[in-house]
Amino acid sequence: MLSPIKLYAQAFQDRSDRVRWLMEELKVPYENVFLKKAKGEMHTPEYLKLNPMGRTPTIVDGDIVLWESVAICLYLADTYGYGKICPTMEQKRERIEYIKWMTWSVGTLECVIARMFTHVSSPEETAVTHAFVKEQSEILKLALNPVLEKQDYILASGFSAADIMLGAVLPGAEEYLVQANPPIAAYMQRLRSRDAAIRAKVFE
Ligand SMILES: N[C@@H](CCC(=O)N[C@@H](CS)C(=O)NCC(=O)O)C(=O)O
Repeated sequence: MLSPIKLYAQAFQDRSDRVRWLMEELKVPYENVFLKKAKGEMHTPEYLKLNPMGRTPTIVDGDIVLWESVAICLYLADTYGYGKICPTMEQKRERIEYIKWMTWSVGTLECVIARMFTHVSSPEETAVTHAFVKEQSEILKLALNPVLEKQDYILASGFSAADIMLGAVLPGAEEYLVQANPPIAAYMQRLRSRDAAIRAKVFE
């Protein structure tokens, strides 16, 4: 019998959310291992062997140890849902779009949204951060809106792991990118209501 995949995280709602959601969609056996930062559990010699930066998420799947949430999702989708939750190499155009949105969700979208969660020490700094995210949201929506105006999911072929990545990241700019944009708001509504997302507690 396969042993469950171990998912190291700090909470349901950290960047382990997308990994857990994907594993729920794929129905692969997994086990949550929650580390307590305040107790030094992110920096034990055992955990640093798995993730030298002492960060989460990390997975252990048999002899595979992997960190970086988008890399984990690419690996899990190809290994346990190839052609189902991600396009195959033969579906060349869809595969290229899939890779683009997977990497865009963290490399471009999350880079902006992460600012909202960066420690700021004054109301002035908070105002600057919000102005930046608002301005950037206008640019980000130029990529998302035309696609989501014509289809339910980011790939024409249907729901994929790329929707999980986007769906986990977008709520970080709820006010500027989601609520203010009907196609994105409707898209998020579709994603929020998925059973696997509910089981993974992504939006709690
Ligand atoms: N780009 C990485 C980010 C990893 C990361 O920074 N994770 C946060 C939690 S969401 C973390 O472990 N921060 C260090 C800490 O909390 O001490 C990924 O997507 O996996």
